Amino acid sequence: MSQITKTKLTQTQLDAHWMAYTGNRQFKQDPRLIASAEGHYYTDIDGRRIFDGLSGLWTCGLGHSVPSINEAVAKQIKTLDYSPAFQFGHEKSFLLAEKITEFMPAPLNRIFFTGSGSESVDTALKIARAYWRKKGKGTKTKFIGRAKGYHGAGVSGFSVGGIPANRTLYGQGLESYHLPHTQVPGTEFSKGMPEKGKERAEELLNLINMHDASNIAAVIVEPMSGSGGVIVPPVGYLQRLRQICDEHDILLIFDEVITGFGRMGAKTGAEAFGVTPDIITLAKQVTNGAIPMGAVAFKQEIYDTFMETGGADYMLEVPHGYTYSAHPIACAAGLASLEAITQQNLIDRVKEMSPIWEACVHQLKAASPLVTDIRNYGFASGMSIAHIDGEPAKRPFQIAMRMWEKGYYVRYGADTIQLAPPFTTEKSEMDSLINALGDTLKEQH
Ligand code: PXG
Ligand code: PLP
Repeated sequence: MSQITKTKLTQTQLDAHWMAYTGNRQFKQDPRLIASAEGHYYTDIDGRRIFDGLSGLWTCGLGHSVPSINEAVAKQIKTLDYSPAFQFGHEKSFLLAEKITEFMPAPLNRIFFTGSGSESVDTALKIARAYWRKKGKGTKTKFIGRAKGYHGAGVSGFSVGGIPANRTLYGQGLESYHLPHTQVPGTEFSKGMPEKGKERAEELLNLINMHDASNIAAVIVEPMSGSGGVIVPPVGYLQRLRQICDEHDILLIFDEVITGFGRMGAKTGAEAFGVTPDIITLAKQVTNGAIPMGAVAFKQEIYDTFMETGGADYMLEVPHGYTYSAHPIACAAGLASLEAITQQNLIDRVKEMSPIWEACVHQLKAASPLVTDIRNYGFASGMSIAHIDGEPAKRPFQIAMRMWEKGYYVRYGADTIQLAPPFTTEKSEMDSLINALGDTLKEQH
């Protein structure tokens, strides 16, 4: 393992921070401390340059320290650092809401702001229930998620989420049931959308049969599962979910916290896969990760339902929101981030470069028999790694640590390694990342 030489942090200081989604005991024996970031690279506290193979946490498609975002944030904090989120406003939130609608499928033109993806999921699920109550269908309260889905760390997110480790400790959540995931045997090493697996959408009919549509508020899925291992929807699968939801009066929510704003080589996963949901949850890329922010896009009919049933016009149409909803600094960062994506034509770039990325990642099949599957779409890829008996998560951890030593940051989770390079990544950087990963896989034999 690498030896950190330059940290002045004491053990007491290291122990004081209970780190998020981190093996705290291991980290604090061998801390991986990042000092700065620019473009596609981090610099750690030992001065080593590390390629950002996950764009932060799927956040920084524009790379790091983007001058226009930095300037917008600096200017905003000097002008209006905070403005009350409730009953008063500032201009930038309206500009950003309009800008976000340019990225959304046309019917989804009403934007609610949150502070994170988890809050976006909470917002979407609460509004879904409230919407049905407003429609006189107050029994529609249950939710359908999907195995391997990730919908954030809130109580609602873990309930609809389908990664067992994120659920098992926490007891009762919201009443939620799960579709099977779509990793069907025989689809290994598919390039882009797998041809098989659409039939897994039919399971929704079984769940409706079991619970009755009159009790189900919404289905929530990531159009492409990110944290669960980059699981790309089979051809026709999302279309079938849409069809069944329409036939049974169930809202369809796409959680696009990872897929929103360009990662798929399209404005959204909805656009990439050709299916329009009723609600889209967003976060991460909206500010390029520079300032926490999330958002939820609703189709206009949902918004109108609340406006029409809101009572006297000084009353709240929906008692929901966050202290940091539409935070002015986040709005400034969001405007600069989305402006940069538009101006630099980065969505087209990701789309055009995706075949190069695809060819690159699929070379890893030949690198090692430990690679049992490779999946890709846009600038995202996940690969499954053969288990060490009884310790399915160990080998990906070892691979990610070795990659860090070699100067590459990659994500590991469950039995997978995940990659999501910045939108501006050059082919030479892709090659160097994949070569390093191939060598690291060979070392594991
Ligand atoms: N939905 C989806 C689809 C996500 O990917 C969230 C909701 C929650 O967002 P917040 O901002 O509350 O974290 C996410 C977040 C990883 C990783 O390593 C992915 C996420 C978060 C942390 C780590 O893949 N996704
Ligand atoms: N807890 C308390 C005691 C609060 O006063 C508030 C907000 O006012 C919250 C939680 C929620 O915080 P946030 O609006 O940042 O989600």
